[in-house]
Amino acid sequence: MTDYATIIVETRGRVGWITINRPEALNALNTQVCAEIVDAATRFDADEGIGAIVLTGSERAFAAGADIKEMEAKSGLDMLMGDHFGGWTTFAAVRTPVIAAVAGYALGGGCELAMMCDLIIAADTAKFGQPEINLGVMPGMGGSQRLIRAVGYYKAADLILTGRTMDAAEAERAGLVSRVVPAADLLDEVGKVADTIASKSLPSLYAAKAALDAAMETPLAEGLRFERHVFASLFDTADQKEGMAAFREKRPPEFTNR
Ligand code: CO8
Repeated sequence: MTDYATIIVETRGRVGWITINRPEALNALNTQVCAEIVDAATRFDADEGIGAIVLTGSERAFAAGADIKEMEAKSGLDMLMGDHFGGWTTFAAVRTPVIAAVAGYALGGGCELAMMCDLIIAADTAKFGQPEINLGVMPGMGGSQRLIRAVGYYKAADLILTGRTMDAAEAERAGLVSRVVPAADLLDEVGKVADTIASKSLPSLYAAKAALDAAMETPLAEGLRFERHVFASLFDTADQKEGMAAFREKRPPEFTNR
């Protein structure tokens, strides 16, 4: 699948860009958007020419949630059997670092999608929230789990139980976003961060992301053991020799991703 209808996909240098493009629904995540984002991210992930992926939306909305109109008539069995969640597991598991560039609404599934990314860089116009409680449901794409890990129990409970939104400044204070930038500069700033990440050695990026992911899921002792092993494994790469030689020789490293 490369003929996408709901996303725009482009490569800029070593960075793969995915722009959600459903303006008529504030980028609501229907089944097709999900399938297309997962497909594009998986293709970028398989490409050694790509060292970072950016996922973004429009100035008005990163994504205003899962598509309520698509979900409205479904039964519990439909939701279970439709495997609406399986694709996102694949997305969250891509090895390449993913940056969410968020302007406007990142609500419900939109907030949850941002939290599947490794960095969240927000425009000062960004609004985050889990408003599913207003619809008689609750977060279903990871919000009740990832939000707690990002902002702690009490802020997460406030957002999930009241359904209120928080602005970019509050989200940054709470630890949900990596950086806040002026809206007009969002894509330029994200592009610079993505270029910086993509200039690193790919094996070390994969290893570092895997270790960060492990920290979210494992007890400390297990995570530390995992870190020690992946750290050691990088000493079998040419890029480790190159990176350390370049430091000694006072020159920039030339990584070969080997
Ligand atoms: N789903 C479908 N359509 C939407 C959605 C959405 N989540 N959000 C906005 N739209 C549509 C509107 O219906 C409207 O379409 P139309 O013009 O045809 O009526 C268009 O986008 C523009 O929206 P508004 O006119 O409402 O724009 P406003 O600027 O007045 O308001 C808001 C913007 C505040 C963002 C408002 O649109 C809103 O509250 N949206 C819904 C936010 C929300 O509740 N999100 C959570 C959805 S549930 C969810 O995400 C569950 C995730 C887990 C499920 C996983 C299983 C797949």
